[in-house]
Amino acid sequence: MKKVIITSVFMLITLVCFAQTCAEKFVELDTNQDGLISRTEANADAIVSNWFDIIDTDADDYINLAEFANFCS
Ligand SMILES: [Ca+2]
Ligand SMILES: [Ca+2]
Repeated sequence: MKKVIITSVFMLITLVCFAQTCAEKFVELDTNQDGLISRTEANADAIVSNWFDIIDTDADDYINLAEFANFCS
């Protein structure tokens, strides 16, 4: 039982850290701080750039925070 709790806590911490990294990455890529990542801004990150069309689920040519969060999770 104790082991299960420890594992759960560890997983939660990992999740929180990952979410933080995701938000930080978004802010880092959004260089003009309009709350969206354009294709030009995405070019700064090889992974985001390669996956742009997949991440941009509504195909408006911008990645918003919700789309980015979905990609991270
Ligand atoms: Ca931007
Ligand atoms: Ca979009």
